[in-house]
Parts: sequence; C-alpha cells; structure tokens
Amino acid sequence: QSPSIATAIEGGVCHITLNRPEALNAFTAPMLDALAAALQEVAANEQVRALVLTGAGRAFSAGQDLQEPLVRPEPGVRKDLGLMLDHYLPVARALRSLPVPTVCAVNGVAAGAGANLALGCDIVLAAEGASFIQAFSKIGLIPDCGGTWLLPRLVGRAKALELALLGDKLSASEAARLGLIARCVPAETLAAEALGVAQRLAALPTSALVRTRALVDAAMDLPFDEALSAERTAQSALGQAHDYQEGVQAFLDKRAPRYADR
Ligand code: T3D
Repeated sequence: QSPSIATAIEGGVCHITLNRPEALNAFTAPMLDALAAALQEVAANEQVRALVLTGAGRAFSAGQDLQEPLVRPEPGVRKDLGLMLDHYLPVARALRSLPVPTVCAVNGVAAGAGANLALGCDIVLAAEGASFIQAFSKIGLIPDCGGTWLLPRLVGRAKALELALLGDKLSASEAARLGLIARCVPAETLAAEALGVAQRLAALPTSALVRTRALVDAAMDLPFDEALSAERTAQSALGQAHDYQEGVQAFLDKRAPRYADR
C-alpha cells in the first residue's frame, strides 16, 4: 500500500503530497499523524528551506474522511469530534509555525479541513479548475483547522461569513480575486509555478521570512505601537545574524547573496 503522505526533498525544497487519490485525499487519523510527522521532519532538517504542499489525483483534499471510525455517526453513540481534531491541530499548528516558508499548490477541490489547511500556508496557488468549499455548515459543524481565524483575516468578516455559513463552492479564480489565495494559474503550470515560488523562497533569508509571517499574524491583534515594538525586537535580532551581513555585503559587492541561516 502506498503511503497516504509522500515526501520528497530536492534542492532545498521539500514536497509533501497528500496521497489518497482514490478517496480524494480525505483525511484519516493515521494520514494526519503521518502528515504531522512529515512536517516535524521538515522542521528538523536544516537542508530544507521551503515546503510545497499539494495533493495527488484530481482533488487537493475532500477534508475529513466521513467514513473514518472516529467521526462516522453510529446510532446511540455520541462521538466526540474533539478527539478527531486532536489529529488535525498538530498539522494546523505546524504549518503556521514551520521554520521555513510554505507554498500550497491546490490542484483540485479543497473542502472542509482540506481548504483550511491549504489556506494556512504562506503562499497559496491554485489550478484554474480547483475550488474551495467551507463544507462544514452542511454537516452541522463550524470551520475548523483555523478557519474561523483565517477567513476573516483573508477576506473580511462579510465574505468570511458568506463562505462559512452557505458553504458554497468558490472557484480558484474567484478565490484569487477576493484575496483568499495569492494566485490562480493554469493547471498544467501549477506544479512548476509552485516549485518556482518555493525555489525563490529557499534562496531568500529564511529566518527573516519566518519572522515576517509571525509578525504579520501577530500584528492583526496588536495596537500599532506594539507592532512597532515587535518589529524593533525582530529587526534587532536579525541585524546580528549572518544573513543580514551576507545580504548587505553581497549588495555592496554586486554579487548574488548566499544565505545560510535557518
Ligand atoms: O471529525 C470531524 O468531522 C471534524 C472535522 C471536520 C473537518 C472537515 O473537513 S468537515 C468537512 C468534510 N468534508 C465534506 O463534507 C466534503 C464532502 N465531499 C464533497 O462535498 C464532495 O465529494 C467534493 C466537493 C469534495 C467533491 O465532489 P465531486 O462531485 O467531485 O466528487 P463526489 O462524487 O462527491 O465524491 C467522489 C467520491 O468520494 C464519492 O464516493 P463514491 O460515491 O465514488 O463511492 C464520495 O462519497 C467520496 N467522498 C468525497 N468526499 C468524501 C468522501 N468520502 C468520505 N469523506 C469525504 N469527505
């Protein structure tokens, strides 16, 4: 049996592929645990400087596998879906705090938790035929995997609530127009475009990129003055790192920089 998560590392870029195409890459508990373990390996591997997350087959992910024993309703049995979410949270947290930048290549439909794990990545590209569905309300649930946090920040409260309450399918092009994702690209160029973005990120100073992500996320909840202080703290630390010295020296020497910090 092929693994539900496939990992490959090439030239500083780690590719993680959701690999249950026969089930539209719907998540099971073992699959999520494998994904969390793969992300931990990315975090621990100093050679990796960017991540590309994508799906095998025609879907990115149909979200929770509704056949999974932990969630499948049984007459007379009250299921605690929190136990299922315990398998998602390490993944959602890892994607948001990975020590390298993340690119999601959404190759097809991304529903429920599949949509929100994709939207948790730093730069999200989607194929023209792909779509995003906040499928939760249709089965009596709320948007999880960070959906309630991500959606209003990405598209504002009005659109977030329309997407979350109605659960309609949003095309990749409309998602890009709304600012839910970075870009919609032809299906045949998605993998190459995602790799190109990841390679560009891998060549940049990783710790500055990761701190930028953390500051942008934190700033949404900070008064302006506290955001200024947080920027000062980060800049102070980065200014003492190798990558800053290398970047400035390379600029002055009129040569390409070679960044090494992570
Ligand atoms: O534990 C908890 O429940 C809490 C966690 C929640 C997180 C969540 O993600 S909740 C949301 C769960 N996901 C959904 O509700 C999405 C359900 N699927 C769909 O709406 C549609 O299948 C898609 C929009 C994703 C794709 O539509 P389409 O028309 O391209 O394909 P299809 O014909 O609907 O599906 C193909 C097959 O996949 C079909 O099986 P069959 O008839 O060929 O035997 C379908 O039942 C199966 N499938 C699709 N999604 C799921 C699934 N099987 C199990 N779980 C799924 N999520």
